[in-house]
Amino acid sequence: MKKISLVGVPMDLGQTRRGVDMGPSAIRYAGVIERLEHLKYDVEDNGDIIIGRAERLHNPNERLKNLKLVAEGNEKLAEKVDNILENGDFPLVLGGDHSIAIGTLAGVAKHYKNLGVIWYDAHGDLNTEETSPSGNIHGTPLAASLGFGNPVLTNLHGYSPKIKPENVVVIGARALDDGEKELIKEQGIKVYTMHEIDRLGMARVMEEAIDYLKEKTDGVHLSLDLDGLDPIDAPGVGTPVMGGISYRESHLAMEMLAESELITSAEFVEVNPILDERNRTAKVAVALMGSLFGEKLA
Ligand code: EXY
Ligand code: MN
Ligand code: MN
Ligand code: MN
Repeated sequence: MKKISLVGVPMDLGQTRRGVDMGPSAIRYAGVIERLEHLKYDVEDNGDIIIGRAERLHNPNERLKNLKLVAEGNEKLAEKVDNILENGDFPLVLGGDHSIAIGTLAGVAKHYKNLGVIWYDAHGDLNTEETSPSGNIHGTPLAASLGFGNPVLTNLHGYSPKIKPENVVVIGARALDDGEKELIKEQGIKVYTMHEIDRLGMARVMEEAIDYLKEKTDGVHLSLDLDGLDPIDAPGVGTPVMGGISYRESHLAMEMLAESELITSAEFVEVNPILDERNRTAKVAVALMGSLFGEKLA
């Protein structure tokens, strides 16, 4: 069995609510290592990537907030993830806001010819510097990884693009901006919004997503934003959106991914303990990791 190599990324500069930098601690406190060891995995904790601190957060002349510090942190993360894969281990990244997916994917994608990505999220994270309504980089990582946006982000770790639009599946979307909808159409990105999840059911959505990626990819990264879940089940997130994926549907999705043996790297992001209720969202993240790594109910 592969070793799971865990890395925390206390990043909160990709958005403007403080607290999400404590996500990795909250997830560790919720028992991630014990949970995975109980499943007989060898787990290595690499500690946290060091994220720079701005004297004054965000220069108002910059369109993308904290661009330099976000890029620097992501470069360190990319190097770390790259090394984990070079060692033949499974990278499991704990966020931190979703801007860290730029670094994770930069480290992962160079190890595959056709990396697939499952983007489990209420949002598309498909904004560019031009289309972003907020200037928050956590709304841009999927676009950046596809090669769209500010070159500081798209060229991270020395190459671009990291992934191809036909290898991406977005699951759980219910808050897409106009610019993101345009990019989805233009690039032919496969998106299962809440409409399709309601209509088809999660089992069918996951079957289709797995079939879609299985044939054409040589590895699949799971980028799971806790705000993909309904805020009733995962309240500790910075950008909650009503009408989301349920706790049980999310377990089913992880269980089906475990059965498929498709996933080769993963990250769990946007856990913000300041906004949470008794660390509930971190506990949900850990429970979902359990299912992803093969935990059975009976
Ligand atoms: N689409 C909005 C923006 O770009 O500002 C909100 C993005 C939230 C991103 C979150 C974490 O997935
Ligand atoms: Mn490298
Ligand atoms: Mn996200
Ligand atoms: Mn989101």
